[in-house]
Amino acid sequence: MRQIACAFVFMVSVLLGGIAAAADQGYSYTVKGVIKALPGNGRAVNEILVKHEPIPNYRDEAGNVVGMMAMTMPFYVADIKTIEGLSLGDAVEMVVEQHLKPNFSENVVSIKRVSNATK
Ligand SMILES: [Cu+2]
Repeated sequence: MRQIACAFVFMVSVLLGGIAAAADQGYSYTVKGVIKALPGNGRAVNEILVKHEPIPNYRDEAGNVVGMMAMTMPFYVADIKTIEGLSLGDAVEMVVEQHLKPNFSENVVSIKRVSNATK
């Protein structure tokens, strides 16, 4: 009986460890901006430079809502096919998915051209 209890405790801790190591549900942000650079010229194949509008609900690595001001910064797309056909100066709307665990990550999971973003 003692051995069974020990095995059970071990199994539960393995399961909990597995859950803790898995990606969290994360957050997603809809971000508007303008494409300032595309992959190439020293950028990674999935890296774009975007002048983006403020992201008021943006969270930091601790999960606190801190917001992000408007700025020009690199973004990484999850699938490079999603940026095929985009050009410099295109106004876009992106969905950025953010995970805090097990490692902090941010990826553009969708991007589309729009006509009314600020240039
Ligand atoms: Cu930014």
